[in-house]
Amino acid sequence: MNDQISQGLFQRAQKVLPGGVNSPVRAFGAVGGTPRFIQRAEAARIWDVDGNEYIDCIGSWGPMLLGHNHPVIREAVIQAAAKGLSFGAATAAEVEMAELICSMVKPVEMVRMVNSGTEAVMSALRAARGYTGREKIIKFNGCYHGHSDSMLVKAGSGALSFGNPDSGGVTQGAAKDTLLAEYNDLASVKDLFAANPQEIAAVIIEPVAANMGVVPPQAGFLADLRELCHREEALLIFDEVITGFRLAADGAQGFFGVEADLVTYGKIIGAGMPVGAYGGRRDIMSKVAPLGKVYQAGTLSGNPVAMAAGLACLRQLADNPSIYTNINKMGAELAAGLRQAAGSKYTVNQIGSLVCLFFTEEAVTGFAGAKTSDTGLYAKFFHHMLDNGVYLAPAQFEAMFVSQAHSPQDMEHIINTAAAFFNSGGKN
Ligand code: HOZ
Repeated sequence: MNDQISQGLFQRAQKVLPGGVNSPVRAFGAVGGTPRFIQRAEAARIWDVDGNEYIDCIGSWGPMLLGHNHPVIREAVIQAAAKGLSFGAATAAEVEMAELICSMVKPVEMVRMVNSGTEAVMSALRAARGYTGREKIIKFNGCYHGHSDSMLVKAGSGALSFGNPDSGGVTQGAAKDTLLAEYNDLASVKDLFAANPQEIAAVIIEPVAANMGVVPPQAGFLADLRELCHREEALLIFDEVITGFRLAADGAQGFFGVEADLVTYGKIIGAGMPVGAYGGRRDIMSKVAPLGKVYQAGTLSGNPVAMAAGLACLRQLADNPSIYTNINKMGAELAAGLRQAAGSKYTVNQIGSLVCLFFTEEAVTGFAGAKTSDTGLYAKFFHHMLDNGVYLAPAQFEAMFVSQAHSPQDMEHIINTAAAFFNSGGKN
């Protein structure tokens, strides 16, 4: 496969961007080789600067739920941009956006728009601390909540792939109030509450862990966590940067029937524009400035172009429940096909339109299981798929995202291409 132009760009990039990229996983460090520089995307396909075409299984890490360059979203962006790019002032679009989110997700009574999932999490934690008057936060080993200081403790995603789940540059002070529990292990959370009575402000969790690969919650785990937080008078925060509006129109809260006190959203509500949001119970969100004393602000928050993109996308999701039936069905078919092709050699996790292949025989129900995956073999698999026109995450500890623009034929191509790799014993 010709990647000469990508190679040239990568050489130039490495001189002026750390690692040649603006986000670590993109550098292909976990799989080797030259990152593909992407030129354009349409529906379920992306093309790199050398003209290679791929079925895209990343979808900008989630937000391309309706496929790339969707005409309705594109038109909404063009129309909004024609009226001005940013005002740093209130707009009608942000009111509509907040109303729409609150109508789609019942437990969300108020919402504050920000610019990324990282910012949403950072702000939600501050709101939780301001509301409870407590300082400590429980997070789960291998869950990823963006790159704010206190969340870069045993973090997943790129932090895990590159072997620095505890980032450099994070002070002991910033990390000391972050306590670590094990995903799908309620006893580990109970122990932390017992050891820190009346000190835990919130438990934050990816309701489906999707940054250590994909690890769904076991039956009852989220409901039990909900109950425990109630008992301990701590807030439960769902980080729905990946699951929000993807698992269902009302996200993981609706999908699992468990209500969080606060929820964070990211890229998906901007349909590809840089957006995030946090929201939840009115009494908690009323602590946020200017209503309350928890300060948080941003010139670009509620940006009119981003709001236009997000509104166009969320309206389609609200109006077309069949989108979820379709993407969840394709997700299940993809997983079933991969499982059949892999036999008992490897493990495939799937929930809704999120799929992950782990190169391990072990069932992956938590961080320890995810870590048993042979990441060297994943790297070979990644390149085999790339060479055959399938663009996967360039790291094991991420998800495959199915979109409405994918077709059953795309799923078949992915399965057959993977099967060829498995049948060759991973030597392809
Ligand atoms: N760590 C991000 C996915 N979980 C990657 C984001 C990106 O490189 O765009």
